[in-house]
Amino acid sequence: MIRTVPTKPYADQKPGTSGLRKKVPVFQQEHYAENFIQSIFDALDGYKGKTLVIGGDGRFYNREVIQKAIAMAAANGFGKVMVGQGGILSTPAASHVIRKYKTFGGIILSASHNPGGPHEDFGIKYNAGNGGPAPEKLTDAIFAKTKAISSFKTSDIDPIDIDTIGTVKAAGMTVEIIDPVTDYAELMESLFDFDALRKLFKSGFRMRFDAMHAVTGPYAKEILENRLGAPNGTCRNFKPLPDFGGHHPDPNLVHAKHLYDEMMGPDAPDFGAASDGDGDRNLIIGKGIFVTPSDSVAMLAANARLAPGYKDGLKGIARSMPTSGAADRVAEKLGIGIYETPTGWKFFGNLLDAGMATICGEESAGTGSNHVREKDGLWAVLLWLNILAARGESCKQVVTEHWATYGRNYYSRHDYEEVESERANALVDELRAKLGSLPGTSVNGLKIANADDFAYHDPVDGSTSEHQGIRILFEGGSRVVFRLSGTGTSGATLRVYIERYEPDKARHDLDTQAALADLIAAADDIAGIKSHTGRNKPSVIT
Ligand code: VG1
Ligand code: CO
Repeated sequence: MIRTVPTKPYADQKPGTSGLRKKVPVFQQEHYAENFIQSIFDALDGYKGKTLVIGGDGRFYNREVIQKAIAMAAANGFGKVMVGQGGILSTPAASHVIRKYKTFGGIILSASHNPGGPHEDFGIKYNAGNGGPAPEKLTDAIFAKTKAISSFKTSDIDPIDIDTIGTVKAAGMTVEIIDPVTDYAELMESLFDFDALRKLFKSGFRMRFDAMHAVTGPYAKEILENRLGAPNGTCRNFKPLPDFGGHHPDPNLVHAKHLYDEMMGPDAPDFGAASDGDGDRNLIIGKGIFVTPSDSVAMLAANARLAPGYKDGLKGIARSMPTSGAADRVAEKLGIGIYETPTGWKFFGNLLDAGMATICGEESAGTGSNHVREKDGLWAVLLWLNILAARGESCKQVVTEHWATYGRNYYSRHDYEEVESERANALVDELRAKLGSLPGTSVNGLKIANADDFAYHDPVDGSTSEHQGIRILFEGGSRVVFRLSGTGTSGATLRVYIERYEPDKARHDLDTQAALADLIAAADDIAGIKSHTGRNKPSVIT
């Protein structure tokens, strides 16, 4: 039943910020998915007889690759696989299943917020036994294996019925099809005050959750409507579709504009939220107020003690470097550690495992805690709800009070998508070359205090990760950060992150883009964004 199949390496299987992402037709090339899966196994040690979790976000090609992964896991000697029913497991739910059942690791099939469909994106990532994304050391080892692979192992088994919960045997391996929602819902129930949330909804609190036809639909339906009694209709677009209904499952102000418009409208519900393709991101919009993800991390951390799961306080906060400094002020006030990591959740794992951080967050709408080792969209939504219930205040009140206490970090990210790679690389190379000469000079009336290429020294394992984003730091604490995306699948995406701290309460209700206008202009002066990219405005502003 077990076969060794000769294959040839593909040169382009380098995992990015979060796994390997390519267009579906790339993944459909002969042995492309098999090569990558075998390379994952080849980079691991000691999994014989152990359990592997397999699931995905339900996008186009998910079911096919799940069958391949099962057949290959059996041939490679895993003792058991646990597969989400219908091939579904959100990223945080997969992380939880790995941890709860102490499995060896897991394979998650997702390209997250990228669009899905026959000509759109697909992805594969590996999570280790702690439930977190493979650290850089492992993704480097996987990449090395993909370049040298000459064969893979698979087994000739009939396709597994992944839609029926239960246990079967395949080529000597146990295949357990599990309910993807139950374990996760129980975990949420253990962290948050579900009684208080039930009361909140009973009192007439209105909420809108948009699952964007991605993986969180079944989770949100079960938790918000079934367990917490939110009215039917609270969850929208809750049926996972292979093409996400033709939209980008990216919960930002462009792709979830309908939600934003509703929340700013005259009959807005009290609270609005959305999640992304694989359920690890969150968009939070209160009635009449959008909560910038960087602010959300800070506000959740500042109020976390109000939820039962965090009643003893936090050990520390970690944020990715481009994320605003709002969380730093909270950590300072709480007297706990603050850690600044490169972009991507894989860098938080060590801090969480070592008990140095409890809450982590990224400006890209990712927030999470030590309950799993991934960012977690619904977790953030439930923590927000728990805080609102405990404080008896609106989202807008919580936000404005936070600013009054800590000051406001005006923050925006400008993305230039699908720029020709050579042009984007030229911009970065030029910028890097002049970093040393920038400090002390002024641009657009702003004096540059420092400029560097961010390097991270992991305090737990001592590893170093270089070239993680170019920072231009101005006198007074404002800054602009430039980096290229590691999740795109065509051309290059330039991300420009802009931040200004405003302590003055009288200046907390400015329009964000207006409050950052001089920094935005300075960013263009310094990096030549318009001339390099040939664009006169960003594709997405968040
Ligand atoms: C983006 C975000 C980053 C996030 C990553 C994965 O990466 O900026 O913060 O961790 O996506 O998120 P990049 O390299 O494109 O900037 V998910 O929800 O797409 O897995
Ligand atoms: Co995601």
